[in-house]
Amino acid sequence: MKITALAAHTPEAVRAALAARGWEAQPAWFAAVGIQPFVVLIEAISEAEREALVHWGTKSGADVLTGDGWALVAGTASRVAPLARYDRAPAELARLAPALGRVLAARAEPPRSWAIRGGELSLEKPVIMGVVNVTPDSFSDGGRLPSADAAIEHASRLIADGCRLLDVGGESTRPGATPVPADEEIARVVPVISGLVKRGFGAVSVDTRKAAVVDAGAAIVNDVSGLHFDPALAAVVARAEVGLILMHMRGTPDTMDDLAKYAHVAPEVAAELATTADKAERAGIARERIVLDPGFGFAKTAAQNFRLLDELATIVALGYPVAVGLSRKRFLGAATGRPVEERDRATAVACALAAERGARLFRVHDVALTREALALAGATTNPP
Ligand code: PMM
Repeated sequence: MKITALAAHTPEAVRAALAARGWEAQPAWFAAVGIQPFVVLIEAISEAEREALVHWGTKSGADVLTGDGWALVAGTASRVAPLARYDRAPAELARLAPALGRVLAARAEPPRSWAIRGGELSLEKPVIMGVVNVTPDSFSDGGRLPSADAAIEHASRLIADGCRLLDVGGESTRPGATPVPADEEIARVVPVISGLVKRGFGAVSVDTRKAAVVDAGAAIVNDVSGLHFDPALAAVVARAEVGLILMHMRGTPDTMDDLAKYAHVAPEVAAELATTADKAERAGIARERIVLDPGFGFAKTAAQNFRLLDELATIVALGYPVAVGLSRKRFLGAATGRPVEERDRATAVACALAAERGARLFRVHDVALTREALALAGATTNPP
């Protein structure tokens, strides 16, 4: 007899073991996905639902840990899946089916493209967003691009390095940064965006919280306030049919550090992002246009940022494409001891970790290094 423990963090090891024993590709893949570990935290349930879950767990072989009003259900995906079906789940647990069904569907069929103004961006391969900050006081590279021409020149290097999206920002979100009036922000970003669009430099997003800046010509709006800053933004984005990145933060850059209080950061950020996405959809923004971003460094301590990075799959499980902005952030310095200008290697590694956990878009300053890290991370499951 011989026993080998197989890797279970992806379906690959099981798929390969079955393929090596003569299984055809498709059934091997479905079987491998079906026995992936799956854990869901269910909150706000009644005492009757809790009892029914414990009973169902004993019968079906899933693990159920519970407390007052909550349950943690763990098993393989195929063992838990019947709970998402009205015809298979016990009647007392019917209330779970829709939400659980959504989680399972997002896992089985993650979004493959993102609808932006004038087209679609494929997410089959990771998308690198190159940062083009035209702010005099940005957190990591402020003041380096004093003119539109310098910004366009910088963007052309980022494109040559392999980014597919350029994120143009005219307002710093650093704590203590001076607020920029909309007309000043527009004056900063419009010449850069129109220059990039004219040169056909791939898709362009505008990093703004303000409705007045939406018409600056970008195909995507990157709103770090997650629709909390400008009440007019959602309607304008809906009408313009641009793509929208909704980032998580609490408060404003000036108040956010005091709001970094979480009992368990990933599920709380996920719940707040889900509420924001709902608000966007109710305002008429199509689901296919929305990307979520957990907002690394915004209303989070270093320890919370690392936890969130480790548990990024919780955000991915919401079913929207996930973007991450890890570039040069302070928490990377906490782990490496490196100052901001020496954090590009740490950024590239952090992006690879995020990619492994399901992130699809990566907002970075150093495109070349991140591209290499992502190529390597992807090669473990998709060899070149
Ligand atoms: N971080 C910054 C600015 N914009 N946008 C998104 N979507 N996600 C981020 O994490 C993010 C962002 C701050 O970084 P910078 O000052 O270096 O640009």
